Amino acid sequence: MLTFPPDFLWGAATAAFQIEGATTVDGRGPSIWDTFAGTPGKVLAGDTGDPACDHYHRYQSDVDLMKSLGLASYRFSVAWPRIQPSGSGQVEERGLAFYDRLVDSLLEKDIQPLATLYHWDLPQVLEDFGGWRNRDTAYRFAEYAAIVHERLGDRVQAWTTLNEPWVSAFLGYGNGIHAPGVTDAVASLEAAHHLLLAHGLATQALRAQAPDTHRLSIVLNFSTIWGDSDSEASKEAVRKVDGLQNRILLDPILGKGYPLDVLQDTSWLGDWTNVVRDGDMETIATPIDWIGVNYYNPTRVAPADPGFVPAGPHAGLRGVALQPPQGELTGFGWEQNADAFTELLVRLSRDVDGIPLVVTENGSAFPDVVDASGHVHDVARTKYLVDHVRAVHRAISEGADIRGYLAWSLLDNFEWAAGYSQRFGIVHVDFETQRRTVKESAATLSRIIGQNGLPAHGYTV
Ligand code: GBH
Repeated sequence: MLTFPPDFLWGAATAAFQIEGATTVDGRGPSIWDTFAGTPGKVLAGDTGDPACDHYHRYQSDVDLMKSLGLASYRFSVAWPRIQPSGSGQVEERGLAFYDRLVDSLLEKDIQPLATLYHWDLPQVLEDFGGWRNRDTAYRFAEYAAIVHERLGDRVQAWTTLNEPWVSAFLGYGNGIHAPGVTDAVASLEAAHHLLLAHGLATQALRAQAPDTHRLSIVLNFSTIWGDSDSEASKEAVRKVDGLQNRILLDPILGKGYPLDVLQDTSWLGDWTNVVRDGDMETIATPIDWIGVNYYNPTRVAPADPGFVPAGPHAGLRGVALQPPQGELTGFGWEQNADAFTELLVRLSRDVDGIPLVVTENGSAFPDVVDASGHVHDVARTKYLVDHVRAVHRAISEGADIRGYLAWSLLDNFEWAAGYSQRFGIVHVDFETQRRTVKESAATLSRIIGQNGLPAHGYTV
């Protein structure tokens, strides 16, 4: 048996735009994802945020489902356009009331809520003024964060400012595969800075409202970067991608500023650092209490001709060729590699210098079938889950300070540019009938939670 620490936090995660549906209900304003999904060619099959899982209307039965699985925690995000339909000023009471009800029903079932303030659904009105390219958006975000925290902070003990600002910046404004679909490397770096600033300002605002609590965080997506050989050139390729993927946002949050090698590697694009003003780096480094780690897969790289610019999201990357994934892939084509997860957690735990980590997302997409007896035997997803939970255990035994594991995702949902084509849920959702079916992976997680651990070998938990 591999046993986890006694207070290890187990749960599952979702995000507002991916599950709520009801995009025009109760005064919600449009977000950049409504606009993007409504633009032909941006999201697979023309899928949109409606109906998603209709969670906005079905939250109570979804909370009952979480309880039946034995989840101790649930990570959700608050939709900014439900709270401030135009991104600033007017506050929509019906939006706040929804999250109020959700939090109360979680607490009633003894499920700890972890609230994320931003999971990519920027109010469209703010995008019309430049979105994350505009410094002003950071100040608007801090105001919005304070409004939500003021309302829910008496009951929600764990807060995340931003989910994966790397994705917002580099997929939203860099390679443009996410909303708002801008393709401009300099803009993506400027957006990254404004997102970090937003995080720092919001952290200060929340801390001012609740000075004695220890509950503020940011969630970052990380990847383990592996080179194709032990050559110096290959190590250099790893360093570059690690900089532009992992360290570019983590280092400023830890108070180390932007990594010098990243500044050098991106300088040929132009001077994006002119958006950095006096005091910004101190604001960004406002202390936080924990860091959320989202991990899915490793990234393989190899050296290339010095002037070669690979297609992809990493702003400024040159002289590196991104390599195809190896071994068994998920239905999404991502490499499944649990060793990469252990390596990442051990390394991060060292880098963050005493700040506890929580795995806030980890999961895999595969096609599923509900069989004639109403079961979903998602063998591949279950294996991924078991392997990666074991990877967390291994990291802890190697000294990493990891406080929890939340599966992505509770429900099959709107998988961004892939629409409803990729199923990450541990619970199956029929998007026609909204019927939920517990998959084998959910039953497995449920047993892991029940035993606070799992056997060291095999896939029968
Ligand atoms: C998470 O992001 C999200 O937080 C969540 O909403 C989402 O549903 C879940 O993962 C599954 O996708 O280099 O352009 O080929 C995932 C982080 C980082 C994964 C970038 C895909 C490759 C994009 N993503 N990565 S690209």
